[in-house]
Amino acid sequence: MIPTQQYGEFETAWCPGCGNFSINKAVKKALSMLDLAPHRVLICSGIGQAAKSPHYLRCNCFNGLHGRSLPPAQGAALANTELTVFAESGDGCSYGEGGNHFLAAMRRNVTMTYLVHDNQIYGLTKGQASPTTAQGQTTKFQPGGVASMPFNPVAVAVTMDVPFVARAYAAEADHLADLIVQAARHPGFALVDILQPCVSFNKVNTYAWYKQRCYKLGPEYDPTDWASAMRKAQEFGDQIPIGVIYKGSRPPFEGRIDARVRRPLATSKPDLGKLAEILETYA
Ligand SMILES: Cc1ncc(C[n+]2csc(CCOP(=O)(O)OP(=O)(O)O)c2C)c(N)n1
Ligand code: SF4
Repeated sequence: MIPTQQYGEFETAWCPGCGNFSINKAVKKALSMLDLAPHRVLICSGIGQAAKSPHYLRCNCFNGLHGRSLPPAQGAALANTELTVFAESGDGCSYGEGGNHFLAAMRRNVTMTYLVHDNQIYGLTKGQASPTTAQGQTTKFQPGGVASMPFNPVAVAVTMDVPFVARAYAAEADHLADLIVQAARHPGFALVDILQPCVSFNKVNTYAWYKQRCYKLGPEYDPTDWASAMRKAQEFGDQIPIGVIYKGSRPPFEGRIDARVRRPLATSKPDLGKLAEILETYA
């Protein structure tokens, strides 16, 4: 097993007490459990406090635009089978600005893991409502309360038959690490929506609020049953289930790409003579 110290120790720009710290710890633990050396891991992110996560981890990192963590992650996963690929960003970045990329990635189903720090608020930009903020919740920017109903990423992922769908809670770092390991090992697109307290700007969804509500799904729950998964995905109120909500078997996208089936594109040797010939046809 790779020791967690291999992934480095870094100073962060996060507020003391932020849920991002335990997510970072869980990611390191999961990489170690997966026995992945830092050079075999790629984490793509967008913009926000959560999106800084791969800066605080020694591995390959691609930090793109707000809402754009998924396109480079899927491209890299297709091009290089030798990498284990993650995208990691906040709920605003993932379900707001990046919402359409999320939909496309669920349809496409490339093998990779999407870790969303879901603090139900825009943290970096100081507390505006995000797509997952509860209806009626007041913020500095929505003093009359949020008018729209919240987006339910887990239910949408189950609807789309995403092969691995989990909900986790940041303060349960060992449980989260175990879910990340399962997600990374499952063929196809995997979503882990991680409930994460933002101690500075979300005064509703606090550690105490989550602790009172989150409960772990037990062995009696069957995540392969789509209808039960839909019911569990809808449960978000006085009780919030955490664990593997859904496990499906939709075949991954890469199995339908001939070049990818033969070998990693990253290691293939282009035939420059053939390329010159092709370019000639456009001259
Ligand atoms: C195209 C674009 N729109 C808006 C912004 C401003 N912006 C930066 S971070 C952010 C929200 C971050 O919230 P979230 O993704 O939930 O992450 P958190 O900071 O809470 O971890 C916004 C709106 C931007 N950088 N680019
Ligand atoms: S603003 Fe919120 S999400 Fe950002 S670092 Fe501070 S506590 Fe964490």
